[in-house]
Amino acid sequence: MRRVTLVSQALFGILLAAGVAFAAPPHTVTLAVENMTCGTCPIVVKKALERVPGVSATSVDFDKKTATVTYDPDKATSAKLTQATTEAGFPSKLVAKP
Ligand SMILES: [Cu+2]
Repeated sequence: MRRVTLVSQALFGILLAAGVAFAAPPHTVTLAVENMTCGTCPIVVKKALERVPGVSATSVDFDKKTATVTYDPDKATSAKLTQATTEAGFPSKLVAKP
């Protein structure tokens, strides 16, 4: 019993250290997206971005032709985001970091 407790405390400590000490805060970037011509395009762009590992939130603005993406900088980069939309047929580039 005592041993189980020690092991679980050690695991908890590791998880805590990993979560608190090593996780970088999420980044949010805005991409200018080309080729969005109809109401379905933003859905395709959103799906493409959500498929990138590390992406936690995506909103696509059809009128402004932008996508705002929140991601874990340990897992994704803005280059991976623009690559993902480009491969889906919608070339994009980084415009702003709000
Ligand atoms: Cu479309």
